[in-house]
Amino acid sequence: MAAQQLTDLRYEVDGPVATITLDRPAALNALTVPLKVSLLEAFREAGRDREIRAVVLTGAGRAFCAGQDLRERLEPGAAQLDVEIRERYNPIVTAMRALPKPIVGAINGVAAGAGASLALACDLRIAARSASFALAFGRVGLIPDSGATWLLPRLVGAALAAEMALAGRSLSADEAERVGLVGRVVDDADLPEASRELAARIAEGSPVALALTKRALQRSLEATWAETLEYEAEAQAVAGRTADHDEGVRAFLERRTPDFRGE
Ligand code: T3D
Repeated sequence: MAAQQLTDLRYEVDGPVATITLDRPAALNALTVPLKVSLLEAFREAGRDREIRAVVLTGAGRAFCAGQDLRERLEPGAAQLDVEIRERYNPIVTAMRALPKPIVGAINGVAAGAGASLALACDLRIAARSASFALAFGRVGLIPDSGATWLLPRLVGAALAAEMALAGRSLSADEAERVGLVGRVVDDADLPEASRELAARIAEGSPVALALTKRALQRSLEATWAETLEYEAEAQAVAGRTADHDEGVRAFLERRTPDFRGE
């Protein structure tokens, strides 16, 4: 991907893993329009590139992302909030959920406001010990957006989500691990390596099975038991027809590591 297309964002590829780094550390990676445009483009690029099988989303410096750039909101010509949400934020979180490749959120510091929403929209999260999660919208007289009111109760439960949304409760990394919002907490210095390793391990899976699994997990949050069983059967039929399934079975019987090619 051409670097000049991206503003305040790094897109780096290492084998089957793309790392997207929000890169405005002086403003705690607060989201401006150019950064939001770049972020959407980066997820689209990860979707287009057949070699990419997993994505890491992280922030440069001491924060993951402090949400909407509040200075930009005061600029003349700033879009109406509903327009900004419909045309910039919602397409980003929708692209993240629709991306047929798992996204690991490497939460390296504070994730606030829409930055917390980005963290929630990842498929799984690993956090640095200094990380924290705060909806923060209430402090500026707004409501949680970018999918946070849908994702947070499903991830941490209705009661804690309400406390975070209504009472401004923030979660430390350790608390986030205890309530299951993050899978693991590591020392700050270990986060880049730990998140790369996690993404690389995911990327060893069959791409078709990964995409179908991501979809099935998402659907299960809205579906009935019967609908879920039916979707699992349909998706399994698709996965079962892939050459990767055949390869996986043969590799097991031949006691070797499978070589999944996404076919
Ligand atoms: O389009 C729309 O508006 C709709 C969408 C809204 C979604 C939202 O995200 S609303 C919520 C917006 N975010 C916030 O309210 C969080 C604001 N930031 C903070 O509360 C604090 O910065 C933190 C708790 C995240 C961290 O505090 P601290 O003490 O570690 O750092 P700091 O000193 O406050 O910030 C460091 C710098 O980053 C500072 O710049 P300076 O003074 O050194 O030049 C600060 O202004 C800047 N910064 C931090 N957050 C933002 C920001 N600049 C612009 N926008 C920010 N959100």
